[in-house]
Amino acid sequence: MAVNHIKLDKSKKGWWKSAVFYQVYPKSFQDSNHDGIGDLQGIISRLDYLDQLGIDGIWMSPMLQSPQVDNGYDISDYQAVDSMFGSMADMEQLIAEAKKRGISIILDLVLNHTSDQHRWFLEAKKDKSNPYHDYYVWRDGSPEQLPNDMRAAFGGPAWTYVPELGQYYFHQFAVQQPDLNWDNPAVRRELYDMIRFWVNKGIEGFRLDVIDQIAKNPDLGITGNGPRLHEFLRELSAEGFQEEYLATVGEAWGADVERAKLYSAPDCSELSMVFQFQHICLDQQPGKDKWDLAPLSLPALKKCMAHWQNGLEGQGWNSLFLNNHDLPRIVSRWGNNQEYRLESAKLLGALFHGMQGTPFIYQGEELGMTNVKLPIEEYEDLETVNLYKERLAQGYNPADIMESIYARSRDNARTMMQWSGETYAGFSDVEPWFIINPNYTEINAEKALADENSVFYFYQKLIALRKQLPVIRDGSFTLLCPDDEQIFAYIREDSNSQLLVAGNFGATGIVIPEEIQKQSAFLEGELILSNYRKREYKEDSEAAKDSVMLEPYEVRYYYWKK
Ligand code: TEU
Ligand code: CA
Repeated sequence: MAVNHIKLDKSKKGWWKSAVFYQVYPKSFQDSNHDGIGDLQGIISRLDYLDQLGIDGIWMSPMLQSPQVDNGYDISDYQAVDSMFGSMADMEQLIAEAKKRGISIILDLVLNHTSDQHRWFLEAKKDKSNPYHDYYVWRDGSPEQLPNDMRAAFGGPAWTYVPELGQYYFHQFAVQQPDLNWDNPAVRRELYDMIRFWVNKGIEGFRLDVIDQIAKNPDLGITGNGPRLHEFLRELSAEGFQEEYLATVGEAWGADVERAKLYSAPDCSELSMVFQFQHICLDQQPGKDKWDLAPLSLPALKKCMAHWQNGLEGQGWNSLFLNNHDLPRIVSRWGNNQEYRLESAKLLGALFHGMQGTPFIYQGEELGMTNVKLPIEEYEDLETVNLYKERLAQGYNPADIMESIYARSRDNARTMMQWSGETYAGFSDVEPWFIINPNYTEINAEKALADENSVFYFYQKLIALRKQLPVIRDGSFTLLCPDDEQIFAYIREDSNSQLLVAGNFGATGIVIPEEIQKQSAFLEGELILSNYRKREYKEDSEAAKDSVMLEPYEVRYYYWKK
């Protein structure tokens, strides 16, 4: 079924409110030069696939010069394409080829820290009087006496000693990722100039890595939401993002609704929107970290999403996501990996794409790609490897550590994109840098494109609907049956229409509750989308429309014009 894709006018402020973005992890997307590593020409070769899906922008994880300690989130030159991904000419070609298809390129900006191989840091650690020394955060100390007991996100202390200086430098992440000192105006000036370089190259937006951590204050033990954060963001916006068409999204693990109103204020004084993670943290033990698993409570998820939908309505803008390069695959995490993989992948997509905000699809999500289970020595991500070592040393049972890793490792998202069932999944014609999920012979783009019932075509419809139905972008949000443990349903409404989204978040059939059945969209609306073949609205809308049984993981959209 052909879907007509409306191309957005990108010159208009707020175009990203009708847009759907696709995240590419370049290293794992498509290899073009037979070295087993994804690259820019590989992305160019897949633009028609993304155009067919109907997305409006690509958020690319960093492809800049980097020693690859953290797969490119340790940048050693902000204005140079790393040769393993290609050249600046390839980048310019990608921007141009994407633009021809109405696709904007969104660059990942890592402004909180650089690589320890960045020339600024190489200069900074030469001596305390070096002009670049204060580009970073230093504290005097001795080998036995750390400045304080702050810990780094990837394990170990947040301080590393440089004996020649008799000082420690601060790093919230890896030892090889020294934090930039945002209190130094010279640092901010350098970063703004770098942003202008990329805007002038035709970049139409930015994703800002751990942006809520840039105003760190290590003496007070502060990493996120530091005292000068919104002052810096207003300056960043004014100095870096002058053009109204720029779509900017900040990664803010510490965001709550009140802070998100600042980040995504309608006057765009800071950013366009924010990635908040309160929903993502619901299936971990309270007060613990992501490795300490807990079952997901559906009512908690529903109330969290309603809190964000209602909290930002008219006062900010949500991003909508369940996957990214740091997260396990959602169909394995909250869906059903086995019998109902397709239905649950579509259910999860439909529940989020029906909400107000800008959806972000992570590469392979549109295929229903799943997690992997590997022996510990095959994991590549430093966060995972360090976690294993740290917990082993703390006396954790290795089998328990592996259960956490299977469920949460970032490597779940970094297996190669599964293009076909041929050797190396069509990603490359040589052994890739990291593993390919063994289920690539069953789950791949080639199969999906040949199957009208695939997750791909379902996502294609979701993306098209967002542009066809104004109520999805602008309508109000009302959660239905908030306490129901299996039904996830809500109403979107504006002055002339109502959209009812009703989903069964479980592996058993369930009768649609009365509170939903009495909605006008159910009583008088049209079934415009369903993830069950026999419910295809064209062939069988009457029977489907009146059915009060939701099948396992079934989701339906009912649309009613007032
Ligand atoms: O992630 C920030 C971050 O906090 C997550 O990596 C988090 O530590 C964990 O992965 C999920 O609980 C950003 C980037 O997305 C990530 O890939 C980088 O490793 C990190 O910053 C440092 O740049
Ligand atoms: Ca390559």
